[in-house]
Amino acid sequence: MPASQKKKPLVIVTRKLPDAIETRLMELFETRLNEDDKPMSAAQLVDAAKHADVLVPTVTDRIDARVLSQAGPKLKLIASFGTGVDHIDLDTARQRGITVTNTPGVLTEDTADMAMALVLATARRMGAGERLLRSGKWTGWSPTSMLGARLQGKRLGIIGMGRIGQALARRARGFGLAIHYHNRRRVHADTERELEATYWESLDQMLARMDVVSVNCPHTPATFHLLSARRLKLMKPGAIVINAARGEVIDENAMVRMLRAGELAGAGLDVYEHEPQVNPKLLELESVVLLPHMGSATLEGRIEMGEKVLINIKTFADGHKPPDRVLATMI
Ligand code: 8YV
Repeated sequence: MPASQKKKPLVIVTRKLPDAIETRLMELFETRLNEDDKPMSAAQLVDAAKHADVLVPTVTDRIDARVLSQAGPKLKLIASFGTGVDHIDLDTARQRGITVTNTPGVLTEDTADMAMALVLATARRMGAGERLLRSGKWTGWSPTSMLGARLQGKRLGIIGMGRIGQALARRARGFGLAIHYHNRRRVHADTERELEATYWESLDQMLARMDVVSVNCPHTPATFHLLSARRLKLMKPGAIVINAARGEVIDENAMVRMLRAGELAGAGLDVYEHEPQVNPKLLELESVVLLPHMGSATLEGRIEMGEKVLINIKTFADGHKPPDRVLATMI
């Protein structure tokens, strides 16, 4: 059959994407959009998986074994809009012959910007300062009010020295922070030299010596609660924790307890263990800066993520291997 007469695959998109991306999806494929952007219920996800040739989910959709076991025989590609894939059961997808792709690389710089912004905002108490001003209670400058911690000359410990961890290190060097890191594998010597980064094989040992600790690794079974209650206790009482990766990497309850007790100086968080719920005790704390999972939220980034989704679907539909395949063994 000539390519022009080939039936177009049915692509079901679970959330509203940028207009330009939705237009192109509709030009290329038979596409079902989610105009009002309401997250799909579990039943709606199952229904989408039953009918779609290609599913385009985001971090807000749980594509677990229950959903995948009810998928229709046509579902052959899950082209996720985002880099993290912890919302997808990769093993079950592989067993059912479903290819999974993501959108790596295009949100590195934006997410690193946000992690750096959280380092600055938390160390210099920008959240508390802004709240004071907006409350109308600011009575003017004082030599001893709103004192934060100087970053120049301090140590930043990065957990996860992948693309985003390295991009954060480049920024942090500009602010005079010394770069330390823990990673499953030591990075290339050239990268270590460029970043003047010190590798710690032992996460425990690194944690005890850092002023700022930033989580930049993916959430996998191996990194769930990597910052456990025991490990958080190893940190210096004056240290701050930054997380623009995944909430599940930190034992959030343990961190909140320590923040409340003053055993940690602060936290800058863009992600939470049970999104979109945020621990109410966090909201009461002055020492934290809390953002609503917006690390990669730039217009440019979202369009580039969409472009990657388009390329992955088109390549797959044309019978080729899509460029951003995610294998269970890669994480
Ligand atoms: C994305 C993210 O916005 O890509 C990721 O892993 O955490 C976010 O920045 C989200 O995943 C979109 O699905």
